[in-house]
Amino acid sequence: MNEEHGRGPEGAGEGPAAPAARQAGSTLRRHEAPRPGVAGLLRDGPPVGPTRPGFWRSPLRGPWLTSVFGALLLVGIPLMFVTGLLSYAAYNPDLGGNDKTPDRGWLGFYLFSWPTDPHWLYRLTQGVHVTLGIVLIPVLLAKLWSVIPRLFTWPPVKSVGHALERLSLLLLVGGVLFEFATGLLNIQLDYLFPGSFYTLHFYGAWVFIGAFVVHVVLRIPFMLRTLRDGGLRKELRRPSGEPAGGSTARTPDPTHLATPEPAAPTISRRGALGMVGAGSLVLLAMTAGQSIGGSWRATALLAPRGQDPGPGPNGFQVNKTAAGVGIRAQDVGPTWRLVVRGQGQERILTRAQVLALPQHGAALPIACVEGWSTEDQQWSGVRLRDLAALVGFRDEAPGLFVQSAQRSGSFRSTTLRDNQVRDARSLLALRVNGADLSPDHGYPARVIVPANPGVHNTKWVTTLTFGDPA
Ligand SMILES: Nc1nc2c(c(=O)[nH]1)N[C@H]1C(S)=C(S)[C@@H](COP(=O)(O)O)O[C@H]1N2
Ligand SMILES: [Mo]
Repeated sequence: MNEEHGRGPEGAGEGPAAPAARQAGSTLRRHEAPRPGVAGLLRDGPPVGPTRPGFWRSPLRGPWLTSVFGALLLVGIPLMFVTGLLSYAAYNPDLGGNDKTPDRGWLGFYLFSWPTDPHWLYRLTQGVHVTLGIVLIPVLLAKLWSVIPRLFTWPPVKSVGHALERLSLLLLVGGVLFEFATGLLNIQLDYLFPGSFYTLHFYGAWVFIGAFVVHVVLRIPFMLRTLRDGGLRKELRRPSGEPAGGSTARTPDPTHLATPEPAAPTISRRGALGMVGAGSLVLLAMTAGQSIGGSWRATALLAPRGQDPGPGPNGFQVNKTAAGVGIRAQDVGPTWRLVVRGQGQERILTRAQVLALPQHGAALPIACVEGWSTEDQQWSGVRLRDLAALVGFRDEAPGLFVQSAQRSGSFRSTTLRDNQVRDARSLLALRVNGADLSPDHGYPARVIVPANPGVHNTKWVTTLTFGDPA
């Protein structure tokens, strides 16, 4: 925020023995005579640049500011982790056809049958996951900014213990950047890594959370003490030039977060917090509408999709268009057939025959892993459990493997669990909001299941296989 202010970084013209440095007397090596050559370089580090404590001179840095951002992340990150784990569970990745992480081992220990109630469950959990991820970005960047001098600690490694600590910090910072980057790329760049995103984001989350837990255990006592000693009001009223609470000026600062050579402030501590808070609020306002819906939808300027889905019964967000995934006219024209298989039987139906089966309605949303979701739409079609009955599953409908006319790319098939198939609101939908499905919403027929991640509501369905695909 103000490294460039005043005298500028120490490296800009002033040597290691600059008067201010001597005055501050903050580091032992400053008092020793500079040694020439390799030995000196090893001991003192490069004579200019970010390894010099005097390089980082913002007076805002200090234990208090870092602790405030840390406390916010301490609330936010676990919530992201839990909603992320729920999102993974919602995919039913333990069902054969859905398994994109076959090597997860015990990391899937908590998997459970994702419920169909409440029908907006995935809308909520994934909306929170994505919105929170976006809103936390300014806080995360501010936190990293506040500790960046420590990245350049010299010497880089002092002991085995120090090396281990630095390694865990590498996993922590690398992990958090990786998780936020892959998450953002997935929602903004339209599945940059089809298929592999889940794998990367999933394993990355476990690496990151491991390092996060270690970090929290090690740092939480200091954070709590700093926040207690400081106090929000007190710290915000303290003049910016004065070091923040817990710094060298008062309690000893074992973290060395505060600069030994503060430059004149360019922004107050209150201003810095306000800037981060305002950044988060702007992101919230520009994102949340895609999940909340209603008139908020118009404010979701950052939403990658669906600001104007057009008018009419099919006027709600489209993820992949029919043309986009290579659906041909003949795939979904009059020659389209629905194939229903199970227990060695097979039934082949025209769309007219499917329409002649008992039709039921269900008010359900589409909720995408990208965080956006629709309001409840009025779907109508045939219950999945009634289709199971066509191939002899009279009482208890089994699990279901769904295939579509799409020939390549992700999401062209899915596996649903028996609890999903049995729900009376789970449909092979032919119509929505009183009209036939539009080509982009999956005409002639699509799956819609309560609380199901959008990606498992397969469009342009051609084949339903109930029970074990024998
Ligand atoms: N065959 C097929 N079905 C699909 C997809 C797809 O790419 N191919 N995308 C899925 C995803 S990721 C979502 S979020 C929903 C979106 O449905 P909508 O476009 O009707 O809103 O469709 C799902 N069904
Ligand atoms: Mo999706």
